[in-house]
Amino acid sequence: MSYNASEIKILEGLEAVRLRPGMYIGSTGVRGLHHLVNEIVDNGVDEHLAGYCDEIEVTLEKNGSITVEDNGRGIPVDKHSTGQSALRIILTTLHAGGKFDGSSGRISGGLHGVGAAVVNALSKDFKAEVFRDGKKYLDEYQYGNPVTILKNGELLPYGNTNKRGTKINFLPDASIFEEIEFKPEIIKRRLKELSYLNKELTLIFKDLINDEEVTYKSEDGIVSYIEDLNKEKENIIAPIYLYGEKDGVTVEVAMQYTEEKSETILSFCNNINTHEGGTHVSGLRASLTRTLNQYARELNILKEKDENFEGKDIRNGLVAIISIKYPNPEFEGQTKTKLGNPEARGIVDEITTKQSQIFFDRNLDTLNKIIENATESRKIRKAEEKVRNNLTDKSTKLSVNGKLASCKLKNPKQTELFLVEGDSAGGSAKQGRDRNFQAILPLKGKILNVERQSLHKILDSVEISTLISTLGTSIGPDFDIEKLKYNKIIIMTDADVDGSHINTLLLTFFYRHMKELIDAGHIYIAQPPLYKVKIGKKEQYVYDDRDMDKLLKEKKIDHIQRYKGLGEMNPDQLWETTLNPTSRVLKQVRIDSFAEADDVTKKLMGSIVAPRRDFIYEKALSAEVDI
Ligand code: 0RA
Repeated sequence: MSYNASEIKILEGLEAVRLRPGMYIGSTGVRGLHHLVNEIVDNGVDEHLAGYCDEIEVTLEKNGSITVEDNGRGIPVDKHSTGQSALRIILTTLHAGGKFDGSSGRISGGLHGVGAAVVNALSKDFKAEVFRDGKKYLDEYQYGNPVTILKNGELLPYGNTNKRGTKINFLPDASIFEEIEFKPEIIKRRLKELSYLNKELTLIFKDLINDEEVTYKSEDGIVSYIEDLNKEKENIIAPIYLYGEKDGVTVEVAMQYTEEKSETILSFCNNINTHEGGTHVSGLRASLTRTLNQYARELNILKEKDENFEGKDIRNGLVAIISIKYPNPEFEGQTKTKLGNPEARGIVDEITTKQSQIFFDRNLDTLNKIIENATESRKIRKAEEKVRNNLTDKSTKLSVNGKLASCKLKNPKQTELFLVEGDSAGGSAKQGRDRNFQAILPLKGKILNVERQSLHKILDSVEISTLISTLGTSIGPDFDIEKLKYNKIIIMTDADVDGSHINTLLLTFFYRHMKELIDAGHIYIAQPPLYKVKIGKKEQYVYDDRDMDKLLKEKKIDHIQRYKGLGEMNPDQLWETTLNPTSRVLKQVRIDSFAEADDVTKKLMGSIVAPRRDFIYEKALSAEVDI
């Protein structure tokens, strides 16, 4: 085979992806693996947003590969100006993104918007079928290299069809990914979310391994999303829906007030969860604060002498989703999930202000309930501010706390803080650690359940105050991540139901009150081994039940010790298995889906007790840490 110059360049491009997959898909772990599915699905969603596709079907095939079929226009197959089939170019060129208008052309898009070529590069087998203009086409690859031979650069049809669309099947390359087993739950979660965000779109998931089929189609879009999020909460008003368009931007907002003491705003731009918020979110906040203060004045609920409500008074108990479709989004921030375009702020502010006024003018009851809620929230805030002023004195005393075994190094980039369950494990950890850079803070039993508590109650808890003063960041409006004294904060608990509960309590605390620490990747969960096995003379630690099952099938095992708790390990063992950075297993806590995280914390911590135990148990058994 002879290559012309452009072909050589193409192959080099995909080779770069294979050499540094992390740069294109974030990681080669479970997340990166599922990112491949999202990439292909997002192409179909783009076709939907362009007005040409209303159904996307994702199939987990028996052989473990994934098929994604959409009924869009079909990827163009005709010869491009370079003399090659457009399909071939799209599947082998980085950042082609599929459209040839100079921009990346993608409206939706995953983490990096990298497109099908990246999925191709990272797949052992990759097939693209296109149904277009009455004909069907097939282009096949292995490890990113074309198998199908073009005639004069042209891809010839192999038959007729009355279908339209694109069908892509791929099997990830096992030599690139840590594992290549797709998790139906992760795929379904995203499809469900996409159905809420695109109400005209039907998304079907077919799981041929577990023999399951689910269809996601949401009549009410983000309003249903809100209802889903709040289904187990006490709601003060029915969901409000606002919609508007301006300058090619569409803005949708759904919001509801609940009895919760916190605010939750999920935000999306072009179907991407903007975890870190951005200009669209500040536009929404500004609009709500101004609009509701104005109404409160007009209705004479705020008297002349009264000061305005603060934004947080107005957002207390708010659960909102904002989803905008924006032509050329720019993403910034730690995880590139913060919308940066300054114009988005004004457009969102204008649309939400206008639409909410139309709504409130017709729904004075709802308006009154919201203002009443803000009034109440302001009262609580004022009371808390008083308490906090007292506490500032208290916490200076607390900062000298006897339980913390601090480390020698003071450079917060180098240090680690272990939050350890119980005094006995804490003792072992203190002895086993490297005291240069590892600090240990033992926590007594169950820490306070923060989900239903107001800030001043939380600050009354000795365990929590100790934790806050140890971290150095303060809390609430005074929170400052720059003051964080440790780089890694590692939660270390027993691998049992209680341990899992403490994990969740701590995660809830971080999620509700120090979310920036999670966003910036500072929170970790230690994974102590579950077993020590002896095979002949060799001892080996095993960290999860799956590995144990595998080992039992593959090897003759002479002895198994099951660790019931950290306390059973002596300091040396604890160092070797759980503390030593070169041999331990840590899981970074990340928030994949805020909806999910919110739901999880609610389920575990909220006032409804029934689903709680089940969930803890389930979590305790699975090693899934992404919340
Ligand atoms: C480039 C141009 C056009 C559509 C697409 C790409 C396209 C890509 C994918 C990927 C998966 N499904 C897709 N569907 C369409 C526009 C083609 C035209 O103008 O007809």
